[in-house]
Amino acid sequence: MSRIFSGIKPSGDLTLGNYLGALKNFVALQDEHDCFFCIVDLHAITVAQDRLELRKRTKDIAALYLACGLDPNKATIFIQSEVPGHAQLSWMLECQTYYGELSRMTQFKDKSLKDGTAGLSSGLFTYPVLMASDILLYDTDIVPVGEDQKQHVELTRDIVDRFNNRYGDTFVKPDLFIPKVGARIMDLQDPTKKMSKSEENDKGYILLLDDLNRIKKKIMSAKTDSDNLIKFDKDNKPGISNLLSIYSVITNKSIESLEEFYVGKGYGDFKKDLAEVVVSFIQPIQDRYNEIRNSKELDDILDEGRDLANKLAFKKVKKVEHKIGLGRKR
Ligand code: AQP
Repeated sequence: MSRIFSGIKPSGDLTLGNYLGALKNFVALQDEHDCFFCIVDLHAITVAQDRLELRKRTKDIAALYLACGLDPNKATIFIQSEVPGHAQLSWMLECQTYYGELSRMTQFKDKSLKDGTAGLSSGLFTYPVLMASDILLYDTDIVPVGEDQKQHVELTRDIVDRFNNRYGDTFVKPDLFIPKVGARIMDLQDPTKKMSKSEENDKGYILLLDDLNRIKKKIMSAKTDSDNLIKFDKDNKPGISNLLSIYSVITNKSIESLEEFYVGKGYGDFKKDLAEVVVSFIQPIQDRYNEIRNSKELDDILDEGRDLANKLAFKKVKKVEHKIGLGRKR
């Protein structure tokens, strides 16, 4: 059985993009694989966070993992900062990673072009190594992530080659798994950029915990072009193409069949139907979330996940320390 690791950072409330690009696949993968799903709160502090908000969101996301269908009997669910091995391995791997490699990471480049580098935390620069550590601690075979994370998994693979060549076989080289449709859900107001939980304009994203009427309004006011034709054309019609992707992934209907169904109808009809599709899909998730969010069950699941993850992580950290020559001989 192959091992899967993935995580989501509590830098905002979960969006439909996070669900369709990540969580949906987590749920599908848990039946056939040995899965570790994490709430990566150490990643969230690469930018300033309000301490109470961060704590709250971390648990919100854990509850949403369960509400969306993750099953603690099938997958290990835990909070990253509760397993010290992530930060320990990260330092050891930072020392194996080149400045040039990290400078080429597009997410950092984009951010530094926008804001300059002087005020960015060094954690924001090195976090791809923390991500590599997350993956490598658990001998992960497959990493299911959205397209935007592809470069980081490639860096992880390079780090594995370098480390294994230098110190002997230590890490498993992970493969990337990107879902075909829905891999990149775009912002509803600016469909040329991805839907993100830390986006300022809240009309651009749909949150899994948004009020249902608000979701409908956001979909109805999603930006589309003026020709009123329901056709998938990412380059020339990014708005309607994004909405078609969302519709298709939620309903499992192909984009072609949706295009066919909406021949002769306009954006208004299409958006109304999509609003219903999204709301009927999200409502049961919210119901389950409300049941579990403040339960003892949730804490028990996170404790159990932490304990198991810690066991594996501790072993790996000791192995890496030994290979590098840290500490005393044991
Ligand atoms: N718009 C998206 N479409 C598809 N997948 C997405 N993911 C994020 N946005 C989309 C996937 O969700 C997983 C968790 O991501 P993350 O929270 O660790 O970081 P992120 O990719 O930076 O997510 P956000 O929502 O954009 O957060 P902020 O705004 O804080 O940067 C990943 O698998 C990601 O691909």
